[in-house]
Amino acid sequence: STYVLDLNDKPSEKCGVLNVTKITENGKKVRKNWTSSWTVLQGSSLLFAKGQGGSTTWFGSNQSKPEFTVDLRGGSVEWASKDKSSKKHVIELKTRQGTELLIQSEIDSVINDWYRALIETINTHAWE
Ligand code: I3S
Repeated sequence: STYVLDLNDKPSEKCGVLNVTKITENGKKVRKNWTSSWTVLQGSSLLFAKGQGGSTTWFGSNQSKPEFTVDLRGGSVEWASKDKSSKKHVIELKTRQGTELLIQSEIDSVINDWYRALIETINTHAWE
């Protein structure tokens, strides 16, 4: 029989392309800059790399350095309200360090999976 390895099965190791912008950095509002990012959920860290350029292998390793990383421990996620973005399927992620991000995908199944994975990660690491 065929053994199917689904790397997106475990929320602790999830990756994919998402549209991302910071809206707050260290508690200060910053200008939106939506970019397509290769996004990796690794343990309690969420890593973003530039979507274009760099080489991404089939198993998800990207040669380019992550653009930035956020620590999900002590953070929160919720569906962004209409005033945060005119886009649909937008998640608002707040970190304990005072960074707020908007994460979006046009594909609702994709963003729903990320929403669940992020909540599960935050809950799993709640006592760290
Ligand atoms: O929350 P805002 O300011 O309406 O966000 C929009 C702007 O950042 C806009 O860029 P500039 O006004 O800086 O040129 C972006 O192109 C839009 O995508 C932003 O709004 P959405 O609703 O797409 O998040």
